[in-house]
Amino acid sequence: MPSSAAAATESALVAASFGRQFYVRSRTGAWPERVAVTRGKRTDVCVGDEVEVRLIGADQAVIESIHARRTLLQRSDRWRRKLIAANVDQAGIVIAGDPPYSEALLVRMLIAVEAAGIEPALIVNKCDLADAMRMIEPRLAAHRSLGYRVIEISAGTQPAAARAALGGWLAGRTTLLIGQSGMGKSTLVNVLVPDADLRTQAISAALASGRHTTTFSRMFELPAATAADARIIDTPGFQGFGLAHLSASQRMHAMREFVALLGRCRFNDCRHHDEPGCAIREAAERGDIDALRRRLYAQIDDD
Ligand SMILES: Nc1nc2c(ncn2[C@@H]2O[C@H](COP(=O)(O)OP(=O)(O)OP(=O)(O)O)[C@@H](O)[C@H]2O)c(=O)[nH]1
Ligand SMILES: [Mg+2]
Ligand SMILES: [Zn+2]
Repeated sequence: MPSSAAAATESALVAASFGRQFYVRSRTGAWPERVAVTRGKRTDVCVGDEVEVRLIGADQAVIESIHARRTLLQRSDRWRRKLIAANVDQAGIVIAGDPPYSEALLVRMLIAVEAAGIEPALIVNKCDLADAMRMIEPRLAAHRSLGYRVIEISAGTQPAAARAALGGWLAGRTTLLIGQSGMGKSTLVNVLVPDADLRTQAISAALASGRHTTTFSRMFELPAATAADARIIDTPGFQGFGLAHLSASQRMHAMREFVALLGRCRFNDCRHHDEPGCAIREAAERGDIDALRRRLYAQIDDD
């Protein structure tokens, strides 16, 4: 490419994504956020990506190339790969007791996040709902004992306490919020970023369905008073979380409690389902490792 053409591109950050439409932000602050599209049928761009763009007119841009990513979180089935976010440091998996979160989805999200080299934490929202919390407490304890950070908040009813509980964890990092619909991701972002006003942004979705479900993935800067040098990404909730992009080895190594037992099964190609002499199944039967996580893991492998 001639150098004059190369000089015409500018560095930008993908600040929001919605299907094949993106919003990009100038790295130097030279221009306000603008709509961007990709060339041709290219769809492998996501929020958090560092890109080179060519500016078109007063308010549009074309994404010409994507810089190498530090991290990439994705989900996939056999047919389709969906990029969730790039270059995040950590992921807050938002769960709640009401509506009850799915333990199977939680295990899948944890595997995907760990396999992507992203630091996970469980953000337990709606702690004001005492009965629902009593139901999920044993599962929270199981994850605490695996060394997962579990942060309990009530974003909707105790916003100041939520800010205080999360500030230290958020500072200096880019955090992705993921989880099922209705867990409170957008409520939390609104509590952390006063001008985010996600409810207004979701107005078209709300008009259509009567609910405020999120349709955009969007990154926000946090006010320094809440967390210095911190960014947070809100994402739409999902109903499934496929792991077809991961190998069996990547999946089993992402199960923290499996790692010390890998290699001890009778068969060296053991998938840790019902094989005789499976060290992981036997550990679960003895109560040495969590039996529910082991069972949900075996279901994933069956996909
Ligand atoms: N009781 C209680 N309800 C809450 C709390 N936080 C959020 N909610 C409610 O939970 C519902 C869902 O909240 P949202 O923030 O829209 O959930 P979301 O995770 O962004 O959902 P999607 O955008 O569909 O993925 C709303 O009705 C909130 O008012 C809380 O701390 N306590
Ligand atoms: Mg939302
Ligand atoms: Zn095994």
